[in-house]
Amino acid sequence: MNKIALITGATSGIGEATAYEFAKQGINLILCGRRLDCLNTIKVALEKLTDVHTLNFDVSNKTETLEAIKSLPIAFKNIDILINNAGNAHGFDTIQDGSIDDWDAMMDINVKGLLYVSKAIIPEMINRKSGQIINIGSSAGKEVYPKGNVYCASKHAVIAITEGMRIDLNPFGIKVGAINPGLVETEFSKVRFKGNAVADNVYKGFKALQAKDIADIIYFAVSRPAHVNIADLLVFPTAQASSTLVNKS
Ligand code: NDP
Ligand code: 8X3
Repeated sequence: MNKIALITGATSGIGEATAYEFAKQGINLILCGRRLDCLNTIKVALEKLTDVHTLNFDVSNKTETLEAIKSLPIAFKNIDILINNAGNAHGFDTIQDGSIDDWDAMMDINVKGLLYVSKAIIPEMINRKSGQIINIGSSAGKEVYPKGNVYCASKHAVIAITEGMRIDLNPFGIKVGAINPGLVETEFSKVRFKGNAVADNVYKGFKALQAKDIADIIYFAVSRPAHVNIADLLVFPTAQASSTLVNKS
C-alpha cells in the first residue's frame, strides 16, 4: 500500500518541490496551504501520478488547523509522513526596529503552527506505532545572524521541538528529524522583504540551493530503512560557509 504524506506549505518553494518528488515516488499526498488557487493547480498536475487531497488552512489558526485535519476522508486519515514545512521570515530588522506584527507572524506560523499540525496528527501515529515527522528548520536555527533575531529564535525553537518530539515519541517507534537548509532560492525572500526589490539580490552572485535540492534530501530521509532515522541535517550551498559568509562573485 502506498504511504500517505501530509506536507504543509505545499503551495511554493520547498514544500511544492517535495510534493512533486513524493508524487513521482508514488507517495499519496495531502497538500496544505493558504493559497487555494496554487493548491488546485498542483493537485491537477500531481493527480496524474498519485492520489492527492488538499487542505486549505492557515497553520497559525488553531481551530482551522484542527478542523482541517479532522475533515480528512478515511482514505487519507492514516498519515505515515508529516513534513512540517510551512513557514517564513517576516522582516529583516534589528531587534530595536522590529515590528511586533512580524514577530507574532513568525512565532505563530513557524513555531505554534508546527505544533498545532503535529498535535492533530501524532495521536494516529501513536495508535499505529509508526510514522515519520520531518520538521524544516534552518541554518538560522543553528546560529544567529544580524537582523535575524526573531526568525532565528523561531528556528531554534523548531530544532528544540524536534529534539523533544524525538524523545517523547521514541517509545512508539516514530521517527523524528529536522532538515536545516541554508540559502534556498524560493519565495522566501519575497515574503521576508514584503515584495521589496532587495529580495532579488539575496541569491545573486552565487549558486543558491534550489527547492528541488531540499526535496531530494527530504525524499532520501523518508526512504531510509525502518531502523534508520535522519535526526538532524544542515545543508548549505557550496558557496555558503555560515549564515554570514557567502562566496559571491
Ligand atoms: P516559500 O515562501 O516559497 O514557501 C513557504 C510556504 O509556507 C508556502 O507554501 C506558504 O503557503 C506556506 N505558509 C506560510 N505561512 C503559512 C501559514 N500561515 N499557513 C499555512 N501555510 C503557510 O519559502 P520556502 O519554501 O523557502 O520555505 C519553506 C520552509 O523552509 C520554511 O519553514 C522556511 O523557514 C524554511 N527555510 C527556507 C530557507 C530559504 O532560504 N528559502 C532556508 C531554510 C529554511 P501559503 O502562502 O499558500 O499559505
Ligand atoms: C532561511 C535561511 O539564512 O535566510 O532560513 O535565515 S536564512
